[in-house]
Amino acid sequence: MIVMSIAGVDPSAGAGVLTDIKAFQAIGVYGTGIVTSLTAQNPYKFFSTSPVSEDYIEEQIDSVLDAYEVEFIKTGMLYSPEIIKLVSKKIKQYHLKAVVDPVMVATSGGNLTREDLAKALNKYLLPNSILTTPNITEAEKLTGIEIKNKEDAIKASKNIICNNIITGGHLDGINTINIDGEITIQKQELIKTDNLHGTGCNLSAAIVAYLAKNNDLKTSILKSLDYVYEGIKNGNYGTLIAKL
Ligand code: PXL
Repeated sequence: MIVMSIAGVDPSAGAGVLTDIKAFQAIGVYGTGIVTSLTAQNPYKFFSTSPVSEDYIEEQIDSVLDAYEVEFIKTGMLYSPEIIKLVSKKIKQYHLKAVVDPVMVATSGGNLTREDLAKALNKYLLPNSILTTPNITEAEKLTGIEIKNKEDAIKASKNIICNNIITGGHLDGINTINIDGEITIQKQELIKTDNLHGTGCNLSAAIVAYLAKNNDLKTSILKSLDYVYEGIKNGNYGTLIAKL
């Protein structure tokens, strides 16, 4: 049960590869991590990012997959259309089952990508993925559909070109799940907190971990929604100062 995250590094360990590895470990699978871009940030402020070259991302992926059998991966911050293209090439080459977190903007407001990646995600990555996990803003960018309510979310969900969950943190806790065209609405209580940095990363990492533990896609999504909800309730995300 070895899984992989292909994502950016948040040195404050709230988001990106470092938090993905922690989620994998917490759920009981061994996580490997491929770095697409470094960032300088903390939970309050995003300073800058420095991408890794496509060649070196490829070498990292090849070096891990040369030694380890991996079935499920997640992708997070991919920074540029060129990196998206490379990652979809590697997914096909190694027959990987990919959960795509279509990261575009950090919770703290920083731009995690060189440009609007929706086009490249739709063209190269989503057609080769088993699931994508956009929040409302990301789903709007992927589909061009404005999401103001549950009906809009369902419409957008049906327009995303692979299985998806549109997370409802900014839609009254209404999560819209679309697996093979079948819609499930999973409403969650919203917890009042500012500590949400990294929750998206944790959701997609948890889904990969539960898939690797032989849960089906829908069960993995539902368990992961609970996992992140409990994490938010326990103050595991964002700044940990309250807990230290
Ligand atoms: O939550 C999106 C995200 C993904 N990846 C990295 C990030 C963030 C948000 O800050 O820093 C590396």
